[in-house]
Amino acid sequence: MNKITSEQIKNLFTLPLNELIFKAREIHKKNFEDGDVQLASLISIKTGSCPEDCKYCPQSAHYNVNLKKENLIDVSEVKEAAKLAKKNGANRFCMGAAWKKLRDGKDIDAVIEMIKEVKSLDLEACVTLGSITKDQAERLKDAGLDAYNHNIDTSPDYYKKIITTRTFDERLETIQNARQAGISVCSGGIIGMGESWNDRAEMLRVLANLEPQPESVPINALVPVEGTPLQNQKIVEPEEMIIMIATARIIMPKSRIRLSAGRKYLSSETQMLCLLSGANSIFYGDSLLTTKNNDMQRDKELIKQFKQINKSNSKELINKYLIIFTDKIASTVNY
Ligand code: SAM
Ligand code: DTB
Ligand code: SF4
Repeated sequence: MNKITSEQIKNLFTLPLNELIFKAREIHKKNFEDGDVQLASLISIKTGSCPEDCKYCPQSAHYNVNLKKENLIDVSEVKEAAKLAKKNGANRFCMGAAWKKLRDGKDIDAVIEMIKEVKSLDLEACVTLGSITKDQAERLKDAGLDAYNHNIDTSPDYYKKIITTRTFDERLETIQNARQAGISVCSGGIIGMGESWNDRAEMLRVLANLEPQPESVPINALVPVEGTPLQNQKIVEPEEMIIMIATARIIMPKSRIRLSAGRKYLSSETQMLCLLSGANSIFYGDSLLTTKNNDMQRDKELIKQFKQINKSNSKELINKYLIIFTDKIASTVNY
């Protein structure tokens, strides 16, 4: 496959918003069943005291955040949470641990039990545990793991400004280890950390040029948490999220693009435009890992409405949502 260049991505970023959205919709419709939205629920299986210094993260031990820290929780707790997620309509269950890397011995053994419980409920199982080796990836795969979440977070350049306790290349290595074990890859990033549009283009370029492309791509908007170095970052503008989602959809046509953290700052109109632009997964449930998520009932209503509009494919309706944004686009993208 031809490599995707930063220039191509920047050309998409600067398209008039309506053109970008309709282009993304066209590609989306060719590659996915109409209106299918994956609901992924999250649980934190080990919370806080992480040795890494990711500037955005409330779970890093380097910052003073008001957070209830917790050791690895019991398998029975995971089972109950997964059952509830399933009952609420989730199709995927993702378990996150505030670890730099997965340790052999009791930690991996417990995670394997958790994966088996989730799989027995007929849910897709995903974990995000920090770095893993090839051997560990194989053991997780044997337990039935479907996906490994390991975000590249931002551009290779900007990465050094956000995290100093590991390198961007180490991140790619774990992604490769999961991939080689036959686990599907979930990798994306965060916007709103002070990065430029150039960094955003670089992040998408790296993701789109992974071979094969990641099956899932979470696009997170920073949740600025008090006590972290990024606590005073301003909330991302709605159109920034739409541009990222639509562009990701165009350059990664077969990946599930997930409208991820930060959704609580987006109006239902903005979320609707993200779905209409090709986002086909959301984090669903009361909470993300340590912060609050959107109301589940409202999410169900949003998706129901989205399915109707999507099916009708009414340009008029889509334009109605769009009209509030089109005037702003010229001032959004600056390099
Ligand atoms: N420790 C593991 C790791 O870093 O891969 C797994 C858990 S970590 C919390 C998973 C991802 O959550 C991070 O890679 C980051 O993209 C996202 N994340 C963490 N804090 C966030 C925040 N405040 N806003 C948005 N996304 C965040
Ligand atoms: C991802 O890309 N976003 C999720 C998931 N993968 C693990 C985590 C979002 C965390 C937001 C901040 C928090 O709740 O701690
Ligand atoms: Fe630790 Fe993951 Fe948070 Fe970084 S993002 S501090 S590795 S939990």
